[in-house]
Amino acid sequence: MTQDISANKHEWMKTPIELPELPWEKNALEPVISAHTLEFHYGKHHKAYVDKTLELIKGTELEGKSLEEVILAASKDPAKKGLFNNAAQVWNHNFYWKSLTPASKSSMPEALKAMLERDFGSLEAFKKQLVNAGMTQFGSGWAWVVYEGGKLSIEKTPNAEEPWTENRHAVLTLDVWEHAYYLDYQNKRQAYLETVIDNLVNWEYMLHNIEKA
Ligand code: MN3
Repeated sequence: MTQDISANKHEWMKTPIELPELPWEKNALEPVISAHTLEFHYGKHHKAYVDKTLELIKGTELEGKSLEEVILAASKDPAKKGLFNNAAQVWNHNFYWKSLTPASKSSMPEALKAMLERDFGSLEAFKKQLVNAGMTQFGSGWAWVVYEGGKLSIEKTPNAEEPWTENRHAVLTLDVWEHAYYLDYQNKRQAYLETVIDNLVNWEYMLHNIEKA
């Protein structure tokens, strides 16, 4: 559950509430994730979360606040659960797109490989744990790599929840809602996770997130 990180005024606390441009062309992740999936996942699902968030804050004290400020405020108010779900889903999708990159650009920096071997024993063990987090998240949710106190770990969250708090930083995420993979993989969530991890992860971005944490 999200906790108070209002003292943490990093740049990422200033994300505007809008549908960001994708960091690559819609067909750039093919054949692992199709343009068809992205038409719906980005063009319909992500856009709907943005539209609903803006609708829910319109005319309230949260209008004009950053995405993170809205998420934190909504997370503390049970009456704002609907707002939390939509705003957090905007944040999670923003982060998910940046966690992915075309296969030709998905290469692991040596510095990150060393960190993964240090904290998980081996690269294979890391990948297996990440797939397992996504597979054991019952129903909709997210698999995450989290950085806290100089150490990497793997988590899963249901629905729209994020794992980040003041001193815990999400450094990578994978969407395991069915809408993320059903058009391309049908019910085969494991195949989606393994193929994405082996081909599309933006490891440079993950390392960047660790370094700035
Ligand atoms: Mn999604």
